[in-house]
Amino acid sequence: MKTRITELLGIEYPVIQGGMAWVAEYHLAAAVSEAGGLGLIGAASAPPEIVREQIREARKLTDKPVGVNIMLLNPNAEEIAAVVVEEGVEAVTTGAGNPGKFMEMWKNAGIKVIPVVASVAMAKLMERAGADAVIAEGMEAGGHIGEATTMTLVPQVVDAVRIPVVAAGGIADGRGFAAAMMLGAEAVQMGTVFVTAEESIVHNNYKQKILGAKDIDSEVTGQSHGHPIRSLRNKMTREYLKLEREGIPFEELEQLTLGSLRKAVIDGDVVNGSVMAGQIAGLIKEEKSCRKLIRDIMEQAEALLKK
Ligand code: TUI
Repeated sequence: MKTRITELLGIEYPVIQGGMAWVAEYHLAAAVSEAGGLGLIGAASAPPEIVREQIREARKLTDKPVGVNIMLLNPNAEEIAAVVVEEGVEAVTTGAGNPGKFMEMWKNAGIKVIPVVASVAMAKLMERAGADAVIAEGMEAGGHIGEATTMTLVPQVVDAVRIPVVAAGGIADGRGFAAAMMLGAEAVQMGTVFVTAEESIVHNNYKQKILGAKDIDSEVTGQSHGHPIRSLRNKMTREYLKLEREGIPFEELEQLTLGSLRKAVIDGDVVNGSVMAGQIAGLIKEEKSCRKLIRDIMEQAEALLKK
């Protein structure tokens, strides 16, 4: 399937992997790229030199395009922005903020820049700043989210900009992919389903928590402080929400959650840790290789789109 996104990135399938903190390391990124999508290393809160190492490791496993996701709340974002130029990655996606100040440097280096946006205003701003495409991410997604749903955000962003739009949030199979195309998207970004991939290094407890999730098993914490995060319900989310209702200051809640994603992803503590995942977790029932995952989605989507 050819779209402006497959052309832009030089990839076979219009599928981009989410830049998930701790999860999106080089094994997963290389596997997605090898399978014909765009694999990404999630820089999250990693130190710049670790990101450089991750890019180099991914290069050893694939000669296909590889990207880096830069989470803009990261205090190291500036240094990582320079590392991606030095290492010559093909694409950068950004999350949780405005990457405007890095745009010129990345464009001059020939990097394709695809910011995640959660509103039409942000999409327009990114287009004016020179973005090659935008990822319109709905609040069905896992992790840090905006307010609009994928169904409402994607077509409004598509109508507001000329650059290609990638749909994200709530997509994990060929039906979701086909629906995104119907809304005018030219690719999808998926996160939660890639967490469960065979090549994903997350602790097995994290994978099983997603594979066992039902439709209504996620919760949004941090809404009252303007930092909404979607995760699967557990002791951590229950306690957080209780304290949030009691009006505990943000700084104290931050202390409570600091390192909680690592706790779940690496240590496998899915009781006290933060199990970030999207609402589509309930649809995902089996672990597959990235190759099979992408092939199955494309096969199902192509059959639906031909009808
Ligand atoms: O970035 C994400 N998802 C994430 S980042 C993350 S790591 C983290 N851990 C703890 C606390 C906070 C973050 C986990 N999940 N998705 C992309 C995304 N970007 N969703 C929404 C946005 C967004 C929101 C506002 C993008 C731009 C924006 O602009 C606001 C502005 O004007 O700066």
